[in-house]
Amino acid sequence: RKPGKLVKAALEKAVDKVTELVNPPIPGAPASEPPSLDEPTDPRGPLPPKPDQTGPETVSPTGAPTGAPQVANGQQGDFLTTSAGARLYDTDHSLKAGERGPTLLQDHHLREKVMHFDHERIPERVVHARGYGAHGVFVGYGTAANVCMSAFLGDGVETPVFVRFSTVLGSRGSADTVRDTRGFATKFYTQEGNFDLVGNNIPVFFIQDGIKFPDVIHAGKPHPDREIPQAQSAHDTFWDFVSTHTEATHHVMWNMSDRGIPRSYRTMEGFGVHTFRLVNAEGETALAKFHWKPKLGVHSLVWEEAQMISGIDPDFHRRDLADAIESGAYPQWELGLQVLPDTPRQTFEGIDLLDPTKIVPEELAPVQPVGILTLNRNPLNYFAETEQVAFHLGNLVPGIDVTDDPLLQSRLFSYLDTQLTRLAGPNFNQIPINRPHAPVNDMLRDGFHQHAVHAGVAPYRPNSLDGGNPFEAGVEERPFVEVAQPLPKAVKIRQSPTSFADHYTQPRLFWLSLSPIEKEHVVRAFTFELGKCYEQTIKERELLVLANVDPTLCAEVAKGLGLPVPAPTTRPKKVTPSPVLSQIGQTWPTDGRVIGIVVDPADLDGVRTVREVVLAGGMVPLLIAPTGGPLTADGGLVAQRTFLTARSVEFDALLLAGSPPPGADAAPARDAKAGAPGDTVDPRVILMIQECFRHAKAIGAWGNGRTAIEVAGYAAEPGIVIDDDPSDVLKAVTMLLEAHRVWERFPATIS
Ligand code: HDE
Repeated sequence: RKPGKLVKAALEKAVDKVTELVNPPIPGAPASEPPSLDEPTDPRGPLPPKPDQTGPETVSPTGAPTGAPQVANGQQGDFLTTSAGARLYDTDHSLKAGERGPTLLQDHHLREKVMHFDHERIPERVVHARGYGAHGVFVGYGTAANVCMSAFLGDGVETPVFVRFSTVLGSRGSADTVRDTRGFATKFYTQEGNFDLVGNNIPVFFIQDGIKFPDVIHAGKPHPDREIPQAQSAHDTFWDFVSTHTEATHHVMWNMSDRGIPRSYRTMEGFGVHTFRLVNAEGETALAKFHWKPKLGVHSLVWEEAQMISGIDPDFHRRDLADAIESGAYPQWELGLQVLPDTPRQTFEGIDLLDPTKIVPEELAPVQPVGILTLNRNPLNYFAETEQVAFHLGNLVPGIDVTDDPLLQSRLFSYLDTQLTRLAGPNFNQIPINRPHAPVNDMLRDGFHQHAVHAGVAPYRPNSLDGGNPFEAGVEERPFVEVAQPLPKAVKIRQSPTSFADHYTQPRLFWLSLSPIEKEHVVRAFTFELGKCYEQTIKERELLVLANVDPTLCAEVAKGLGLPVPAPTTRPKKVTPSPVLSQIGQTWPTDGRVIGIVVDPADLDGVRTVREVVLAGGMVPLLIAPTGGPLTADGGLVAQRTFLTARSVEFDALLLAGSPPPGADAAPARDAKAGAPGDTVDPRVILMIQECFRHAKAIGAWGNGRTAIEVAGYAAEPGIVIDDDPSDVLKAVTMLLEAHRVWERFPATIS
């Protein structure tokens, strides 16, 4: 029954009374009106005018404008509302029975706000949890047409892409620069549907059959009892696994090389790892391996630097990528194909193409460029895009098909399955970042988080009620058609082919292809990682693996571990080194490289000149001074780092500015920062120099800047540039940077 008029009036009076008791009117305060929906007022009084935050119109993942304004720099709309759209007048106080009273269950806004917050996290990826993404565009060269019919590889065809880079082992909050494999996953939103190339920065994998994936990951992840170590392979379970699974040796060699600690995502190669099958317009097939070649070259950190960065800037790689894109230094990779004949045996020059622990040396099958990828837009929202993106190598387009590589085949199951837990249901392809740009007309219905409002009554085929729609595509409509691959006469069996049994030849090929300094890094990495293991038998077992790869490698690691050198159990096969596997010996563009400049207030002209030339060269200057703030009265030069916040690992090269040395013309009095003769050089500057020196970075100084280098004792060493002209110093340092590091400083002791 509805309350009668009198009862209602009495109730309203009682409520007013209680309200008055709870919120007594403030003497002298103007009587307040309840906020009206017609003329909204903020109960806190007038707020300062809002800056114009409206950015360009949002674009749907299909590229079409959604009509909703995109907020470039803040939140949308004028009024805070509930998720159901009701305007809110207060979000800072819960609804209570009096100021000091209990909170009321009735408070929908409180419950909704906390409930939503409680569920903000979703399960992190079981592997590759830590990642960073960017949008970009891929432009085909048209050079693949004779082997692949995919439309996105056509000449000049532009395809939007989203790329996510990742580490494998660490949790979402772990450091970027740990020694690990990196994921390099690309979603091409092609006109023919999404094509996902879900690769790594290492061209081979630990295992040959996907059934072993849970094992290798359990071994690499932290120990289950204490959950340590985080994001590391330097522990017993990892080495226990890989020393008992010698098929992992090739991947481990790459991990222990400089490839395991990239300088930047921008300086990493990418590989599709597996062999794929390509189909051209005539229906002819070829086998192929995908490669991403970075325009900036392949560069790495040194191990001590990587470890320091893990503490000093755990976000080093994501910051580097985001900064580069924001500043317009868009990173680029060329997509290339190694095209191999599709023979019944599916081998090439004796290499089993279905074995994901093997590469095909580029000298035997050159990588042919087929298009270029440019990353040019940072995500607007990490969670919405980078976290929710779901890759799947079953997302194929006409022209590209899978092979029977047993690792690849298991992945076809895993990447769909894992999203059911991670993205909580089967409709993850409706999440904006995953939506294809090609029209979607599936007959998948309902399920958790269904966003589509499907019309029609007949989501089945054939039907006569919805006009028979949708229809199956005929050949001329370019459907995706699996290659009708003939199968060999076979029996069901749990066994690998004997061609998978050679686990040492290619690790040896990799080792012998490296330069002496790179070999030394590999030795040190093995010695470090095994040195972190507690179990003697594990170290000994791995030494036996190394003995089968190469006697020098094994002897050097054994020496470092203080253990005897075991005799090999296999006879090494003859290999021809593949020089392209080495990262050293060429020069590369220096775009986006960071130049630390220790400022001398007595020589701001020199600093200004050098800074401008660094910027003009597409590099990033970082001005370092004893304290923060403007360096010039007009604010034109500002200290970006202080001696407290700067650390050498942030820059690729270091410059020390200095006023002209005593005796030079018009030498002004000097307020030394980097140290003038007779001054005490700040120990933090010396530390910067020492670290840059140890990490084989180029160091330059002009004028009195040389004093700090002299105090550090490096003036006569390779890769140290001292000159009176700041521009000449920068020119020489840039040339050194083109080769990435000054390796001559530390001649290798092994050949
Ligand atoms: Fe993955 N892998 N993987 N993987 N993988 C995942 O999928 C898996 C393998 C790779 O940025 C998961 O959506 C199995 C090889 C990348 O979102 C999961 C096997 C290569 C990423 C999964 C492999 C990769 C993943 C976790 C052995 C290089 C990150 C979350 C059969 C060619 C993608 C997810 C991203 C992610 C399973 C082996 C690359 C669990 C079972 C080989 C780059 O589905």
